[in-house]
Amino acid sequence: MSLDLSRLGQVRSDWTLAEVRALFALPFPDLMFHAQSVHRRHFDPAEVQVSTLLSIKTGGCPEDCAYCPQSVRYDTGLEREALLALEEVVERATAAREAGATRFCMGAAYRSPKDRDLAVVMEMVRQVRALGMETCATLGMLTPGQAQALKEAGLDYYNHNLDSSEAFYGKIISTRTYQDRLDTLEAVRNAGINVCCGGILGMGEGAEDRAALLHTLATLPEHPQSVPINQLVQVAGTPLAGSAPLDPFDFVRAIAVARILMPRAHVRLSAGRSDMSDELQALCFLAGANSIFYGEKLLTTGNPDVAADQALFARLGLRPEGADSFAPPLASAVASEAARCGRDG
Ligand code: SAM
Ligand code: DTB
Ligand code: SF4
Repeated sequence: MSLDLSRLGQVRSDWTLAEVRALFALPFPDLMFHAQSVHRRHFDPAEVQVSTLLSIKTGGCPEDCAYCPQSVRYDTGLEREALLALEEVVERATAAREAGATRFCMGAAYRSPKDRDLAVVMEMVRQVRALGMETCATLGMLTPGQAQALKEAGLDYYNHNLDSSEAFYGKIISTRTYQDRLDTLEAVRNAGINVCCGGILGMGEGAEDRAALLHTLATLPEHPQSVPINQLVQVAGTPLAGSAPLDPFDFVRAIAVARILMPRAHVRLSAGRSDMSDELQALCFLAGANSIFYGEKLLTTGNPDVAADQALFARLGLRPEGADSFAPPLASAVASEAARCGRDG
């Protein structure tokens, strides 16, 4: 037996790949039970952290990430947009705060930011923070000096994903290496910024790749504080459009294994919720997901609308982390959502 169940719930960075495989191989009810037990030791299972995303610089990216609508190499019909003006970003953050988000994530389609653009993003970070929100940015590769500068501007989180296993990575991206990504993560960690790092499932990877991705994340020098698990959003024109969809239970399994491996991390049910039923999302929350992107848009693709998420939270008795409920509760949205599902409210 390669799994010592008595150690589950401990924060460890010495997981072996055999242990990760053994977790994935558990019968679904056992895996869910262990994930729930670990989750409840470290978190209130009714609380879900909510972040809103904004694309502050869209499209025209020189990288060739095969999933991404923003790469200049694929014709996805996306309209490019230069770096947004500071005022617009602050306006959008204010609106997100009013809708109940506590963290604002700014994403830019850069391979790595130029220093003059970084200076603008730093000012965005300062002003969004002054609204009382947590800040997150995802701008591509960073040098240690750039990470330090973002820390000094008050950045709370930096998102930079490993995307998949090292073995599968080469089939998805050729313009930068796995090691480049690990180097950026190191720069962010050393600057004292919280690391947000996860991957994408449903790109045609195998079960072994999913195990290896989670193993790599769980054996970094420190667990990422936030682990986004994205389901591929298939965008016409990208090489991965038309990929065979993942078995939803395998997606839930990955959430549960991430929860067990990284007990104190927020595991984010990230991109892909628009393609999921409410019931599948509920299973993800039961498996230990405790963070979502909230708001109609991710970066360039859709996300469930605010009313639908408020209704889902109300139906499941979930609360946004750091608030009693979404204020004001959208009672009419809850009622109409329940009616749509044929229930009596
Ligand atoms: N350009 C920066 C970078 O790649 O680091 C920041 C933005 S990039 C869009 C952030 C992350 O979004 C990617 O690493 C990837 O994991 C995720 N992502 C991009 N397109 C996606 C898609 N179609 N489906 C799911 N996740 C996606
Ligand atoms: C992450 O892991 N997922 C987010 C965020 N980090 C930046 C991005 C999802 C993007 C989905 C495709 C799009 O909207 O362009
Ligand atoms: Fe560029 Fe980021 Fe998209 Fe890759 S994922 S093409 S780096 S915007």
